[in-house]
Amino acid sequence: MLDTKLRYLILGAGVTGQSVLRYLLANGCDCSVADQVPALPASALEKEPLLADVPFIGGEFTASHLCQFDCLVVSPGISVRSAAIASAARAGVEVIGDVELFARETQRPVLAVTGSNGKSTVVSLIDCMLRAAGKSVSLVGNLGKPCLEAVSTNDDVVVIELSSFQLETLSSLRPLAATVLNISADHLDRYDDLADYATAKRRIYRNAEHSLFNHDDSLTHPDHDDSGSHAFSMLNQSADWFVDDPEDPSALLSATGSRISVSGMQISGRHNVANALVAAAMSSFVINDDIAIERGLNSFAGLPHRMRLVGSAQGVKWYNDSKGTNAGATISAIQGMDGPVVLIAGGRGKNADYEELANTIASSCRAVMLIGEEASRIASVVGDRVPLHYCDSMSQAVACAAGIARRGDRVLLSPACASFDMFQNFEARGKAFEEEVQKQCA
Ligand code: UMA
Ligand code: ADP
Repeated sequence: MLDTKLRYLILGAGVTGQSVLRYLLANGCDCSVADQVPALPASALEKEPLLADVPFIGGEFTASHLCQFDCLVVSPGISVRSAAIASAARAGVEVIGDVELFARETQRPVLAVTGSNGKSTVVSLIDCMLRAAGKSVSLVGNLGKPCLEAVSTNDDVVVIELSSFQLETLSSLRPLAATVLNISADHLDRYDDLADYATAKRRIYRNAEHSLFNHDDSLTHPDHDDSGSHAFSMLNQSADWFVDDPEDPSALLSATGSRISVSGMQISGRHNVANALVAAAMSSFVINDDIAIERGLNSFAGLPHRMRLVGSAQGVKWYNDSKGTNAGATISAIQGMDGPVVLIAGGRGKNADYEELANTIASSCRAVMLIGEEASRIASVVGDRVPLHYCDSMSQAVACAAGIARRGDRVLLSPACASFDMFQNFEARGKAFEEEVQKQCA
């Protein structure tokens, strides 16, 4: 339950901070807001006028400021390892996130999903499957809608997408089922190394009634294997959930006899069969209805900016995978293409290792258009195995790709990097790409 006697400081005035503010004020709590910006932008005040009703601390966080409060509610984009927050925590100030507040409040069944890639697709698939069985669902978390927005609804199930950042400040969630889909290098600008990042991800299994892990990826395995652990696998048919033919899957199967065809799926690629497998397994913890699961699976048309066919002309197909923001995602996107690839990649790096991506590029790409701050780092790993072209803008990258692509090629925007050096977010980057593609295909 919420302790309404504490003095709360909300760190970050983005969508998370705004949802925390609404929740705390609605419960009569004393709260203030802090953000690195010197003053709140008009756009934030317009979106949440309540921001004007509470004290605001702008600029860099200092321990002396933070220690004046009992509890810090930290937004996921802010590292709890920063000196000021770490020092406040050592001084006894409680440090939590918005999902922790939600966890302390909710009594409803929660399905929780994390992983390096496929989270948004999996939670959306679970949503479709449960709805097909007549359940009402709150779909919240890293996908976009903060968790606390689910507090005031009466939906049957809460499906939460959790990032590693959100898991760091969470300890009270008791999910009906939790899964780590896969782990590949991401966010190494916030973690010491891959093991440190993976440990943050596996926090999702704490207190879960059922832990669903990826048999094929040891970093996802729970630290303690027990009767609540279940495995899914695209390779091993002795797992709890598996596929009929690992080479060319046509159905999702379970050890308890479920059979769900994937022939009617609208999303393509082997990685999406893996996503469907997890979604079916997670949904089965709530519903016992393979027909609804298959219907829900077939109804899902995919999310924008993920492997979307956005243009076709002169035998060349153009795909927007702007959400491919780490090397693992871009590798699976390239592998999912049914022809030679002209790749557009680059952006803001996250201290990633591009060795495996470079090997995939060398074996499957005709050329790479490099954009953004990370262009030369990617180029140095790919070397002279594939022609590389430096481009200053999305329009230049698209025009250059159009000049290189031949009939039967696929031009793929899958940057393996964050977008913030050139765009506001991955959606804006994908939109810029689609606009340029329309001009080429007109
Ligand atoms: N800020 C600081 N100091 C910092 C960093 C940020 O003061 O060091 C301030 C900014 O000035 C801004 C506010 O914090 O005013 C933004 O907070 P935030 O970065 O936590 O972003 P929110 O708007 O609250 O959105 C967050 C998630 N963002 C991040 O994790 C970076 C959103 O995930 C999520 O959809 C939303 O909560 C609802 O849960 C986005 C994301 O990029 C999509 N996630 C990462 C990913 O998917 O790889 C983890
Ligand atoms: P997330 O929410 O984890 O970022 P999304 O579902 O938005 O994941 O997909 C982002 C990108 O990750 C996709 O566009 C695709 O390139 C890649 N991807 C999706 N699912 C998987 C998977 N299971 N394994 C590897 N890569 C994947």
